[in-house]
This record gives sequence, structure tokens and C-alpha cells, in this order.
Amino acid sequence: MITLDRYILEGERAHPGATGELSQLLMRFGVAGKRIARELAVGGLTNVLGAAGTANVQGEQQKKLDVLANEILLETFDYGGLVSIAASEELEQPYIYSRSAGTGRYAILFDPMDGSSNIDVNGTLGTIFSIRRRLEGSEADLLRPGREQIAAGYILFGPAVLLVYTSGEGVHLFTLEPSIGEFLLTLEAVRMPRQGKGYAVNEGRSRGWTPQTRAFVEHLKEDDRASGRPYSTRYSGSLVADFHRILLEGGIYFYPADASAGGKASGKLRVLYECHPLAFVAEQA
Ligand code: FBP
Repeated sequence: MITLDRYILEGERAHPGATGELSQLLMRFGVAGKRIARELAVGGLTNVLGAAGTANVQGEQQKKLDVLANEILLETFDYGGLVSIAASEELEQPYIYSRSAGTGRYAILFDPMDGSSNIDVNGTLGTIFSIRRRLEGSEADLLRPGREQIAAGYILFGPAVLLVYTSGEGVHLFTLEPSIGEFLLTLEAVRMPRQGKGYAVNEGRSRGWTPQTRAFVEHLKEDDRASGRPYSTRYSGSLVADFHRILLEGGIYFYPADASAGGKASGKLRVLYECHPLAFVAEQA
């Protein structure tokens, strides 16, 4: 049984200069993941399903669990002086950790509850996270190229609760063993297959796509066994769930610009806490 903590601490020994702080941060995302998993598991019994009655900076209606998961994550890093600043999909402004604003050596970014439309229907959900170094101790530390991430990953809330992360040395997958409350190593140095059989896109929005995007989807549907087509549609409503399938089976997920009325003319996904972290994981895999 290789727990997340053991795996991270043993990995740290390969870095003589390591302070252990990054290890602590990664382990804390594990703790936050367990707390959020608990809230999801009893959500229907504790009245945390449904709308919160507020909207986030993207104008999307927040769910109670969006807000609760956000609070759990902010709280999880509010001690030990590790983190100076955080950005969350559910917050308009960066969150400054007052007690470690000047000293915390890290900035964290997260999407507390990805796949919100799945919350009330018991669908698969996820938390996406990204860790960066503190540079100036201001918002500028958050608005940096994805290449400067030092670790990233996600927690997947499905039939099993999984934690997947990279700190630049491959991608590792852990499964929560509920009876002991520990994430246990399941797959080390995960490699994404070169080609998959599935594609994930909201085709209901295809009228708003560019002709090129539509042509690409038609291309995926053509019957050509030699190139592994036709692909099958695999769209769950949760980027993390679709990404995880692609990590293990290959395939493609995309959220193109949608010029139709009510559509997302410049796309939907957030670069800081959805695209950057998952791109780091995909590249490391
Ligand atoms: P949230 O982080 O607010 O959930 O938004 C992202 C997301 O839910 C992705 O997980 C999902 O793939 C996509 O948006 C679904 O969008 P749509 O309902 O427009 O297809």
C-alpha cells in the first residue's frame, strides 16, 4: 500500500534541496479532495444540492457545492504559511492569505467543482488544481504562462474518487480507499495512448461553430478503419471526466468557439484553472 503521502515524500528524497513545502501542498489537495468527496457523497441528505442563488465572475449560476468546495479549498491552505495567494473559478478577485501574504512561497489556482451541471444528477465531477511559485506576491503571480506551473492535477469524483497529479516527473494516479481514508497509488507514470476512439464535444452547439470545426467533427465520423474512424461520441458534461478517459484511452476533447445566440463566442474553458493544469498533465503523459 503506497499512500499518496508516502509516494510524495519518497519522491522528495530524490531532490536533496527540497524544502518539503511542495510535498505538503500536494498532500493537502488530497485532504481537500477527501472532504469534498464526503460532501458529495451525502449531498442529497445534507441539503447541499441545488443552486446557491449567486453567480460567478463568468455570469454562471453557482451551485451550493461550487461554493462549499471553494470554501473547503481556501480553508485547506489557510495555515502553515505556505501559500500567499489563490485564484478560484468561484472568486472574482484573487484570495490573499493575510497571514502568509508576504511569506508564502506558493500561489495556487483551482476550479473547485468542474462539471457543475452534473452536480444535481449525481454525475461525475472534479476539482482541478495548479501550483506555481510566488514571484511578486501579487495577482501577477497568477497571470503567468502555463509552463511556469510546478505541479498540477485533478481529483475525480466518480464511482471511485481518484487523484491524478504531475510535478513535472510523469503523471501518477491514486485511488481513495474509503475504509482507511487514504489515496493509494494505482498507476505510476501514466502514458496517454497515441490514438483513441472517442471525441468529446457539445455537438448541440454545432450551429455556432466555424465550418472548419464542423468539418473536423464530420471527419471523425467518416468510416475509415485504417485511421481508426469513425470515432464515438463520449461527452459527459464534465471536462475532468472526459479528460480522464482520454488520459487512459486516448481521444480528443474540445470546446470550440460558439457564435450562435447565447453561445460562448470566445470558448468557455478558463485558461488558468482548467486549460493550464490539464495541459501540463497531458504533456507529462
Ligand atoms: P464548470 O467548471 O463551470 O463546470 O465549466 C466547465 C464545464 O462544465 C466542463 O466541465 C464541461 O466539459 C463543459 O463546461 C460543459 O459545458 P456545456 O454544458 O456548454 O457543454
